[in-house]
Amino acid sequence: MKVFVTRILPAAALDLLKAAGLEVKQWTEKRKLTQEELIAHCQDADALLSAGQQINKEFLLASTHLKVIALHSVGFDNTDVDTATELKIPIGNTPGVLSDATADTAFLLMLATSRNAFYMHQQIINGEWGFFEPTANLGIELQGATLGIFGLGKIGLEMAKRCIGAYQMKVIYHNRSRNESAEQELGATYVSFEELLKQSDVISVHTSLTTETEGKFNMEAFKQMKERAIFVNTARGSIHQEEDLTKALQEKVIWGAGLDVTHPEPMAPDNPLLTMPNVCVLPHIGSATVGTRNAMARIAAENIIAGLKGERLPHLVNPEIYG
Ligand code: 8YV
Repeated sequence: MKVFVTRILPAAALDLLKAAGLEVKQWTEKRKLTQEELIAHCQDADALLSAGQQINKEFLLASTHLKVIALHSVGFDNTDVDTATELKIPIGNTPGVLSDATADTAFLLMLATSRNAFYMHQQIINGEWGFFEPTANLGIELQGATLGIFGLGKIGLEMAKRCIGAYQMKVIYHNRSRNESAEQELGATYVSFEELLKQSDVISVHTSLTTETEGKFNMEAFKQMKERAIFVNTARGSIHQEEDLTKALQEKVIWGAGLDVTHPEPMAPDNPLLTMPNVCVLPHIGSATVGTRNAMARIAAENIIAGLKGERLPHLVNPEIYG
């Protein structure tokens, strides 16, 4: 049986597929496949291991023969799961293994933003490391600050642990439903969205992108936040409204923003956010460590192998296919 893989993956994952007797066809060009190319490459495949591709209705309707689609991500907002479910195609994802790496990225962005670190670095490159002034280049401290987690799941939990350990931060959170085990583990308090905005010194976004969370952080939300608040997003760029965020930062409605995700990605190099002192942007590297990417690829391979054996995927997004 054949597996089509949309990106170059760690050898360990490919070896796993080959050891299971599968023929692996890998896309090695350094560009995203077009929809037509993806459909064409999947025509003679039994399974698709997809990284960085949109799995939409048109693709699924043209690929109903696929026995499994394994995503190389925990997020599945780029996949039409409802259509896949109607077509009884199991969709796999990679939860758990990227929580530490992504929380590290959120922590890095929070700290870097609190000290305008990326901008300071750029000033040195520009030859602008000038005269020392005691009142210039000042950041804000995080000791004892209130961390507001929007979406307290596995990644949010790890971010909270880092913030408590490093700065004894007080943790509040807002979720669709309460996370009582995390409340016990962290001493975190559940608050309404409005209270999260009002009370937090740092807001860190760890929710998935849904119709409910899309554009949730808009000007109305930023205006309710503290003037010295830091906004961190390592989840999905569409959860904040970029124009509103830019304006809120320019007009000092909030202190700063640390973003690992933008909309669109890649961000245009002339985006005003990239030249603002109070903004730190990374190119969606949340899960990008050797260990995490190996683990993600391995889980995706395991999902493919199970799906092709007709077994339940170890990490299944759409259990509804089993009725
Ligand atoms: C990666 C991610 O950027 O897992 C996710 O949802 O956003 C990241 O781990 C990417 O999707 C890897 O293919």
